Amino acid sequence: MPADYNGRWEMVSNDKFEDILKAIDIDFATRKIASHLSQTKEIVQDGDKFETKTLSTFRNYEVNFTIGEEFEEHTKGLDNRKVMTMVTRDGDKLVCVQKGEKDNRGWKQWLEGDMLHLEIHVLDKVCHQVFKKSQ
Ligand code: YOG
Repeated sequence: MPADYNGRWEMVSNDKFEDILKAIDIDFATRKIASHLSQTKEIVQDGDKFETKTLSTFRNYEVNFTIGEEFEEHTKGLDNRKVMTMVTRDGDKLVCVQKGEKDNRGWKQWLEGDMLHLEIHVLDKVCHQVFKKSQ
């Protein structure tokens, strides 16, 4: 049974998020707001298909993907770039590569008990977010 990411997940920690914001050129004022946000993930998973929403009081971000299928992602409301994105599995981990202007861009996501971990990386920066299952 592959990992089941379905549900609503509430942020409990967000380590080094500002490093990522700087690495993708988010301006100072937006960084100050963004770094204090509590984020919520809503994930609907059907086999290899994922519909994901990252929600906050400031902005929301939606991205849908199928494991192993590359697509053009527009990071609308984030850094507003276009990247070529592909998500694959590494065991129970989801591994995302976002090819574009910024080298070494992507994320990894995995479960530990009722916690969802998300590691976001860009250039040499790494942010570690943890979410707790709420529904
Ligand atoms: O996650 O794609 O979980 O499937 C990354 C934030 C802040 C706006 C969120 C809004 C990058 C300004 C999505 C915060 C910060 C800051 C809430 C990460 C950029 C700009 C949206 C992601 C995957 C894996 C979704």
